[in-house]
Amino acid sequence: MTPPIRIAITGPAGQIGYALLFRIASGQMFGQDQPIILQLIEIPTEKAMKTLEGVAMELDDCAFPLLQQMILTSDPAVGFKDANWCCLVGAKPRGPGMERADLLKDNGKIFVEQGKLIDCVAAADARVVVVGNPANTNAMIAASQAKRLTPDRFTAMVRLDENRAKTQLAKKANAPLTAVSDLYIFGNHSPTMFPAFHLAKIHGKPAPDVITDTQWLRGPFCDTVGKRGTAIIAARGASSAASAANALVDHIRDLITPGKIHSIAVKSNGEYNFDPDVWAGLPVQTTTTGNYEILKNLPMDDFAHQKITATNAELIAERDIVKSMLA
Ligand code: NAX
Repeated sequence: MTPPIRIAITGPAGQIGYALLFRIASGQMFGQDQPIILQLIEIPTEKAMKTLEGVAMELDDCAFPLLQQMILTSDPAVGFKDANWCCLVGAKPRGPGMERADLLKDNGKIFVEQGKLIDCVAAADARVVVVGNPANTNAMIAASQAKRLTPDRFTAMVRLDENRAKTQLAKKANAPLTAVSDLYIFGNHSPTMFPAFHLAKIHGKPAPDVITDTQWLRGPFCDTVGKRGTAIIAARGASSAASAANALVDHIRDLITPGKIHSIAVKSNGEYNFDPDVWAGLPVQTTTTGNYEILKNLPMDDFAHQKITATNAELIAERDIVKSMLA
């Protein structure tokens, strides 16, 4: 029998956690032949740990054959121990009247601590995926703490944005979702991101040849994708959860499937004029399990350059706010 892999997850008692854990335990992330151990890390409050216990009871009640063990802990050193994958979902939400800079600093502290610990105690092949916002900058902070694990091991999730963008193009073109390909997210997981429609294909044809309404592509399309999170909150009264969990399943599954091309936020090395030290959404191709290469030299027009300049400026501004936390 294949030995189990250890998956550490922060924020498992939250809403994304509730949508995520059952999908992982059922084999949708790592496949139907891969047993798993879930290492679930919550904050040390009675409420969070009690909720987590309830979630674990439900996981027990699913009798998932692949789920070999669960570790429930409020000690990150225990939770990250020997983890092969670390999914950093937990973060402080932005409270009423809270400035973005304060959120960056408060959450930054969490990712300093977690980056250090993961580097000390996780498995030699550990990979880290950050979901907690501001995801790109949090991944940069965590990576900066690591001496053993190289920066390429730390990625942040922009796959929800890719999935959102593909669906909007399919709807506009009245085409099935499977007809849309080559749509990648460049930049920050925030409204400044650039869903690069000029590279996308619909039924194998350039998307702008199928959807000829350039104003729609540049305006409402980019806005809808960029502000989708806010629209979900307005409609549902809570932020995206099931779709975010689904995107994390997609992110990791594609990262362990050689040949897959997909959008993840990674350390830029200056590709597409991103600052070399920010974590930017970019298209990558998975080479071997957990490893990838950034797709380089895709064509960019003036509009794309403008969008990338704006999202890069935001990433640099975020980095400036947390500068003192970077090791
Ligand atoms: P919830 O507030 O429902 O849950 C967060 C959970 O994390 C809570 O149970 C909390 O106790 C826990 N937590 C907080 N700090 C922790 C720490 N230091 N260690 C361990 N656990 C900790 O939020 P949820 O809706 O699940 O969202 C989680 C994060 O995902 C938020 O930061 C949110 O902004 C972010 N998102 C990121 C997305 C992306 O595409 N990158 C999309 C969805 C989501 O908005």
